Amino acid sequence: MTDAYEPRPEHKFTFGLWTVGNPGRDPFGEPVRPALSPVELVHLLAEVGAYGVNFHDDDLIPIDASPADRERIVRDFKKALAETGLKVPMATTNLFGDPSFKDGAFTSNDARVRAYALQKTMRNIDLGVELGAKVYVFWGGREGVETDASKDPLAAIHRYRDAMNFLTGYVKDQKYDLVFAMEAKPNEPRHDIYMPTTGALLAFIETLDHPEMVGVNPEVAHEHMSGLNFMHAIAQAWDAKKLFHIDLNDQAFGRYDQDLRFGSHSLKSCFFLVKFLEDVSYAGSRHFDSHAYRTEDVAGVKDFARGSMRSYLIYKEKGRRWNEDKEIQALVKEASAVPRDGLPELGGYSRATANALKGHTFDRKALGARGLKYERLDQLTVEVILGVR
Ligand code: GCO
Ligand code: MN
Ligand code: MN
Repeated sequence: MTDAYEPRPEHKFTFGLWTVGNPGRDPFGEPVRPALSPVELVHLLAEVGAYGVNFHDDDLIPIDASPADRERIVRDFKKALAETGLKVPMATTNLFGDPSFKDGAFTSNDARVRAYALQKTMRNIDLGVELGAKVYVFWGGREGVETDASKDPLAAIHRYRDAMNFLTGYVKDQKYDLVFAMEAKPNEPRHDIYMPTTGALLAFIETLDHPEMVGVNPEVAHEHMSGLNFMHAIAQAWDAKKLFHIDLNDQAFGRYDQDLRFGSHSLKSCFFLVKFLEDVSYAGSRHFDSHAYRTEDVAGVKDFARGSMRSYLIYKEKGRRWNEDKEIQALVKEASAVPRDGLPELGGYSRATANALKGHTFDRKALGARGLKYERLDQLTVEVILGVR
């Protein structure tokens, strides 16, 4: 490995306990790897060069732990963090694993389940803040339906809103320095999950009591599952100043939820994604929400984690090359550097500009006949990605 692709703290590479801790269970087969403890996982992440570790409440503290167990687990975890220097930038709630959440958490038809979900979330917000988290993620994996006969979608949206309003109220009341990041997914584990895309969440957030406290946590795989362009979702979130966190992984379109190693499948999309994040100087965590192939042992998990960070840095370097490539930049410039042909300056609306524009004669045929050289531009891009340029 060359030094240029070595992870460093300033890269803000983070993993969840559940990612490197994934033992390889799937709907068809049993675990293939030993279950490592949170302390072992912190040491593994430090060994591979990660900056931070994120957690669901239940990853760290078993849901039925006694208060004494909880105290011991948190003490040991803090000790491992102090020994390794790993940070905890983000925490989240498991509102999907326990059978009580089988019909949703915040959107469940059962008011007791909704209240339990709030309680569970507040308790882990307290712990996350204690461990230093500044971002709290909400992934509503069970907030959905198998059949629309079961739940009124408007009621579900209202309940979701009530829950988010309650919890922003809690954070304000506690004076925590914490923001929320909501994560969309179209399906899996539910047949249909509410708020299926990042765009849907961006609209929903504006209807909350404290929209300034709530952003998004888009995930590559989730937008790909919907057949969408992930980088476009990221651009919209960035434009809205709502990109509070990001889940990096990879995913083939049209497949089950694969959680592949970042950058391993959709090379071109990952290239443009990293280039975007770096070009706009995104300063948040680069969180990898993915896991090693089920064929791997613990050594393979380290390969997976190292590969995720290394690929990110390689894409970053390729983005720099693309930005500095004279031929590429000339083509990019040429696409918009066109003669004005007496076109009035547009700017903001004024009646005079509107009248001038209405009176202007366009050479429509010439506009349509101009070749844009995007074939050449794309070929050069591919050559950058493939490493021959
Ligand atoms: C998934 C999701 C989760 C969430 C996690 C954090 O598809 O299972 O991506 O991994 O990101 O629960 O909230
Ligand atoms: Mn996911
Ligand atoms: Mn995720």
